[in-house]
Amino acid sequence: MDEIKLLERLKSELSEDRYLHSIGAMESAGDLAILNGVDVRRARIAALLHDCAKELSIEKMLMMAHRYKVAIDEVSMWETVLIHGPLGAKIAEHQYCVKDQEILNAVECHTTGKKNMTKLDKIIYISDYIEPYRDFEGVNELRRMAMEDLDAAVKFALDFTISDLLNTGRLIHPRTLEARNHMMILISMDKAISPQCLKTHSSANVDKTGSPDIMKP
Ligand code: DGI
Ligand code: FE
Ligand code: FE
Repeated sequence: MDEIKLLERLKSELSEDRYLHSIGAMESAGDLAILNGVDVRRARIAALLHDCAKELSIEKMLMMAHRYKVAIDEVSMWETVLIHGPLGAKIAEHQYCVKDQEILNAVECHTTGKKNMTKLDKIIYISDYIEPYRDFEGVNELRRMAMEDLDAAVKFALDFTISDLLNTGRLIHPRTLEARNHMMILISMDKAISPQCLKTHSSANVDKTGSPDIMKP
């Protein structure tokens, strides 16, 4: 399906607000793709479709998750909003005829993030946060950060999400934590900050991958 057909179909499926949010995410993702050397078409399509499952009723979401064999883990069972990412990837594949696995992966992890996100995954994750229709305290600062340093912005947004989840007493999905820890390690490695075990056991045989718990015997 080309972009115009996707737009028409989405418009008929989503509420006006969700449709505008998706268009906004598409524009932000296009900008970030240019800045980060990522295929612009891919980024725009992934952003456009990222919330295609967001407005389904819980009943319909569970029915479709069953149909498309989307596993629902313990946290998602309690926090059903988390299903719309993985289910959205299946709907994008089967109903919007998207075959590009990188696009589907980015839709799948757009809510929690995950360990080892690709540049496209990060672009979709952060576009969802900073698209022009989003309005929350600090959004302009995050927009500026995203345009300058994608990794720093993703890590900041993950921290923000986790604080919000803690403040509002919600469950934190393991993938959210894994994504945040991974981004923090990645940024520390970029800044040549060594893991603690390298500092305290400088002569020990330590795996240099940067994982904090990988001391070898
Ligand atoms: O679909 P959107 O509203 O555009 O945005 P989203 O897909 O990023 O997030 C939807 C909600 O999911 C948002 O309120 C934050 C929440 N969320 C993200 N990570 C977690 C989470 N909720 C829980 N309970 N646990 C998480 O780890
Ligand atoms: Fe979403
Ligand atoms: Fe969204």
